[in-house]
Amino acid sequence: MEYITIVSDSYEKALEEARRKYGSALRVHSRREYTVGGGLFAKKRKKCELTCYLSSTKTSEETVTRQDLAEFEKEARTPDPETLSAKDKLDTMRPAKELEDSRRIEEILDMNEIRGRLREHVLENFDGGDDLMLSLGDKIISSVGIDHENQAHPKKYQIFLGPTGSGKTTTLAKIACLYQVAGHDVAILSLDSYRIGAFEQIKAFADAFNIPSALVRDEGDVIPSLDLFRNKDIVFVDTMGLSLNDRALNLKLRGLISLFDRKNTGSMLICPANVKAQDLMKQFRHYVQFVSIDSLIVTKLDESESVGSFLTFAYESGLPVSFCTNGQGVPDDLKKASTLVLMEYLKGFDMGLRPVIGQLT
Ligand SMILES: Nc1nc2c(ncn2[C@@H]2O[C@H](COP(=O)(O)OP(=O)(O)OP(=O)(O)O)[C@@H](O)[C@H]2O)c(=O)[nH]1
Ligand SMILES: [Mg+2]
Repeated sequence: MEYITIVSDSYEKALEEARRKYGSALRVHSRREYTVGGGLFAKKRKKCELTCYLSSTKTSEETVTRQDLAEFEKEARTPDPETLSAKDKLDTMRPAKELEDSRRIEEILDMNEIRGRLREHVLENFDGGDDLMLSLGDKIISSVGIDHENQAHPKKYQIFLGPTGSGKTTTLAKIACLYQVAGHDVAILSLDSYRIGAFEQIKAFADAFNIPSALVRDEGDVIPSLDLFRNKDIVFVDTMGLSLNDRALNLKLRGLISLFDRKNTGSMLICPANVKAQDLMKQFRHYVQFVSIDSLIVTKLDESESVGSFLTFAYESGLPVSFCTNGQGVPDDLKKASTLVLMEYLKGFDMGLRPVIGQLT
């Protein structure tokens, strides 16, 4: 039997095209719907592929009637078992458990707002294995890198960048304390002379933990400040929150950052967990126009339903994660990023699995 394949944008269009070309003698063997293109920021297009064959009982010259179309459609939905390919047969015989598993996987991905390329990556060649949830959790989390290098050996200058109110200053204070307690000689430099009270805020944290701090007002202050802290192990650098449209402020920050020695500087993008993946990507694209970002810090995990939006963005950006914050408390509400910590913020996973997932790091 000769098979004919018709591809169109939708099932209805493919069906109409098939009938227009071959008349009512055509029978639908199977249909396959899929998407092409896409990623997080490119539009996906739906496609439908109909595989048909010609029935000997009708002539191809017959015209298409409404009844024919209805009959045709019915056939397409319930393909003739005699003509099913081996794969189609397997599909129709798919055990109930497999279907239930695939529904569960979609449900978990939806619940966690895992979208775009990360979702495609997770579903691609996914074999649940013996423990579906363990494998799924592991595949989601292991899609995103952990910046162990930055955690263990931070570069001398650590610049904190990110949108207004994302938690830059608070997180910087937490991390400065963490390294100080671990025995590093640390200092804090603020580039935020823009927001009223910004330096007072970071200075209050610095004073509370006996960390020296200084404010840079303009480009002329940068070199003397770097000189002031030249003997420190790590200098944490706070920046003003940037509105993407404020050209003057953007230029100012760009000028200040350009004076840091790139080789000894690590730039962190602060990403609130309660912000959509697309918005995080917009911020990221903005910053990389003038500074290369090395690592991500996810904040406000306590205020977000799940870590999925952040993971969707992190996967898309290809950047590793250094730290996570889950509260306003300085210095306590901070964790070094790890598979286990990120896993804790995925919804729908059994608590008992978490220690097992953690051991996979
Ligand atoms: N719930 C919660 N709140 C946080 C967290 N991190 C920071 N915050 C709060 O978020 C608010 C803004 O934090 P900041 O550290 O001032 O944010 P920023 O990015 O420095 O803000 P700008 O300098 O104005 O751009 C403060 O009220 C913080 O206490 C977190 O992990 N969880
Ligand atoms: Mg700040």
